[in-house]
Amino acid sequence: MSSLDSHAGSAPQHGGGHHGSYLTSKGSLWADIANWATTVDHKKIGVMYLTALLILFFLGGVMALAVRFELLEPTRIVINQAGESVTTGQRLAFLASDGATANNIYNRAMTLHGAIMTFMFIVPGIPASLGNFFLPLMIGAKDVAFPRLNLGSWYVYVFGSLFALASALVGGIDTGWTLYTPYSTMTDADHWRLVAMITGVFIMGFSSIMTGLNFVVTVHKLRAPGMGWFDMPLFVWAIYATAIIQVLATPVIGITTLMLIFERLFNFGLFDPRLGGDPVLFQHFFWFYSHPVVYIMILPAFGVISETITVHARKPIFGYRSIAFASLGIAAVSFLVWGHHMFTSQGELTAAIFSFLTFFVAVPTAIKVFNWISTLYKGSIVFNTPMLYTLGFLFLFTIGGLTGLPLATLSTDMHLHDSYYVVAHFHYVMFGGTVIAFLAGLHHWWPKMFGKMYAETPAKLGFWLVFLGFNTTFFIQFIMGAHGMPRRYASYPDEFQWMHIISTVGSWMLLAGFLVHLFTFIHALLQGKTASANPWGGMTLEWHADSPPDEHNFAHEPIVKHGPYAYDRVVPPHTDPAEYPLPEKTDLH
Ligand code: HEM
Ligand SMILES: [Cu+2]
Repeated sequence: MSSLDSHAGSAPQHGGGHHGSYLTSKGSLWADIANWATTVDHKKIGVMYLTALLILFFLGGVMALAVRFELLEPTRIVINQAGESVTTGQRLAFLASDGATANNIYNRAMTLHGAIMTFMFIVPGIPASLGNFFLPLMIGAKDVAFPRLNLGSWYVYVFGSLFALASALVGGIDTGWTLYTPYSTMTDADHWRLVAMITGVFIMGFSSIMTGLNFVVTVHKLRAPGMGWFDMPLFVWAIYATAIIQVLATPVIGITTLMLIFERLFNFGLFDPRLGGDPVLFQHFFWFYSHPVVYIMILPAFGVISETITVHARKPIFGYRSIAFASLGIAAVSFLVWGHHMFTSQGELTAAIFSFLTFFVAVPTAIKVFNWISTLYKGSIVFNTPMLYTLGFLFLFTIGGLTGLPLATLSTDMHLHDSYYVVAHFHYVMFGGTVIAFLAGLHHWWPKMFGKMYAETPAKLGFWLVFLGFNTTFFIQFIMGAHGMPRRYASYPDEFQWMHIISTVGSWMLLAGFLVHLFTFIHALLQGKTASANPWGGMTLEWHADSPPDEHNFAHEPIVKHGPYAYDRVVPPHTDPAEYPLPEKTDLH
């Protein structure tokens, strides 16, 4: 049985060439630029988001390399032979001017790294790029529910990012990406740099809400005939759960940033005890948004993994419904645990309650991990790049999740809080989890997006460099942190130096890995082999579209006849049945 009821009757050419691929040029370069700049096609907007995200990821990465470079050596003040005291080991000193010290420069690079990576890269990340491109395709829709709003969200995002980057261009801020008061309200960095950064965050929030709203309505309203809620691919479930958090949590950061701007410019006193305010109030506001946001960052990654793991292991997903419900469960619990970022600044009872609640987050998360591992069991695993990244994700995210437990435990967090252990933890979840899953998804869907295959061998080399580089950079940070290395310091006691050197060398391996991927992707665009409609034998609807998809996605509205992971019952579309023997005894539904 074919999985789609193609009205035309014959399978393979699903509407090929009705309007031509969405990538078809409009004639001249200017016509193309005008066409892309005003497009309401979710696929083009997805590609535009991807491009902007990669540029920002590169800028954030440069800042990370600068931070690691400074930490190669501790700052030492030594007395030289002439009896003068000399400061050594400040590798970013050459950037210091206008009264800024090398330590200021370090703090600004660290802040800019954090702000770019969270607000500008990982929060919009997967939903805005892969989500935009694939959500409509996967539910068999022509586009998202509000295509113009979608284009608007891209412009708002770019505009907000420019504000934040403008702040960096004129010197940057050194508060840390968390913008904690009283530091952010009292630091003597000039007002406008701070206000520019905070305004940027405020503006980007709207982009996030616009995307979230659009996706919620799209999932409710635009599913193809026959696609019930439990026929939706798990990537769609994940993006849906994420969209709900985006809509509900983002207004909180909007109001928080506004309050901060007013506090800074007009001394409102909301966070200033001398005027009756409370600095911890800021932390409550900040984390009421920023904890749910860590699930905006990770849920889409979970969605990607559910797709890549089934396709490249050719197995129905284990526990479909529990994964779908776990996404919603995580979204719900994420609103109850913000206080675990503030154990050291709140009362004992409050802290104990937040500690208790935090453990509930681990339950749906663990359910997912068990389901993915069960999906691999007895699967026909293909060790290509998407699968290597998928396995890498399982390994790294598990370390990231489990190391969250000692942080959730009140007693142990007293020691670990604000140490390098926390830095290692969130990099294992955000980089080891989200970025690694992003790379899994990017390789998995690359042929569909651009109609070209990437070269497998250099991509695998890239994977190993990234995977080993990542662990070299970040694993040692757990140990450093547990031994007392605090986060956000440019200098440190000598005994930590050997660990910092290992970590910095790891950052260079990461750089090498990303460069290999960059060249592999550019090579694929220019000289890659033409991709077929379904190079991996996937079952979800995007594999029914052409590679790259037709401008209007599908020639005929698809009618869904089976679930997204029926690998045991149905020959995947565009796959030769002779090459795809189904199990002997199956109960055909
Ligand atoms: C099993 C699940 C998890 C648990 C129990 C957990 C627990 C915690 C706790 C208690 C802290 C605060 C530590 C401190 O500052 O002393 C923390 C920090 C953090 N976590 Fe997690 N976490 C989990 C998963 C995640 C995920 C999935 C993400 C993101 C994708 C994430 C991102 C972060 C970030 C960004 C911070 C540090 C924020 C900062 O202070 O700059 N965590 N985690
Ligand atoms: Cu949290």
